[in-house]
Amino acid sequence: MKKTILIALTAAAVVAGPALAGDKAEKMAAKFAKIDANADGSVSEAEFMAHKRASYAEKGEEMTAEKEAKAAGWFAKAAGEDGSLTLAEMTAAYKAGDSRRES
Ligand SMILES: [Ca+2]
Repeated sequence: MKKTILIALTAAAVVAGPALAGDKAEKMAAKFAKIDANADGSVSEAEFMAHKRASYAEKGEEMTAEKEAKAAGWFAKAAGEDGSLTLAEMTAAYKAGDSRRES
């Protein structure tokens, strides 16, 4: 009897695992699409900064020079040398930042 429960729990975990990951990927894709204002599949620095400014404005906060520099730094690091951010790059950058998330 115990074994049956264990098997059922294991099966539930196996099913729930990828489903949760998929949900996260979906949310990231939705967020990316929102930032990608001209919907060309990549986020430029201008698009990213506009998004940041808008999200601070939404919270009633001002985007200070410090916040702007921080956002620009994050973008430069995440986007890499080509200066445009893809969904894969954004996902990777968020994953990397999960353990040391700031603001
Ligand atoms: Ca774009």
